[in-house]
Amino acid sequence: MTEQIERSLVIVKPDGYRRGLTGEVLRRIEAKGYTVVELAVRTPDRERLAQHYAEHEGKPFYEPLVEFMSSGPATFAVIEGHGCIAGFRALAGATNPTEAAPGSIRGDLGRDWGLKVQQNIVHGSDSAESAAREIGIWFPES
Ligand code: DAT
Ligand code: MG
Repeated sequence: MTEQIERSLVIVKPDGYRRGLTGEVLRRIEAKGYTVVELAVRTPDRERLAQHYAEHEGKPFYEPLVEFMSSGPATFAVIEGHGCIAGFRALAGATNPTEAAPGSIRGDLGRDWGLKVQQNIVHGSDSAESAAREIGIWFPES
């Protein structure tokens, strides 16, 4: 059991937004029992994406990733609940949608499109440190 109430940054990426999957992703988050405490639709700018994805700078998929993520509107949410960081990662499924288990967001709704970067519908913070950093980037006022 996690004692501390956690927060995680979730993004419905531009592919998910374009496909009208924002509601489906938020439905799964709420059905699981987590609370949505911040919500915004915006087209991510390259500057903040560079901060957000700093760990991937220099990798072959980095440029395609920033290009894809800035290609249109995305839905940004901060969710809250005990264990929600690992919990949402489990709801999202594996990074590669071909390998993501059926039942997960990426497993049920995503597929490989043969592109330089995987378009896998959602982002979720991977640790408490990442969550604090990412929430600071996208919701600095929170
Ligand atoms: P995750 O989003 O599951 O935390 P990540 O942080 O390692 O995965 O990578 C960020 C995004 O970059 C990921 O959602 C999809 C894309 N990506 C990661 N590894 C990739 C790869 N080897 N080839 C293509 N795209 C990749
Ligand atoms: Mg990641």
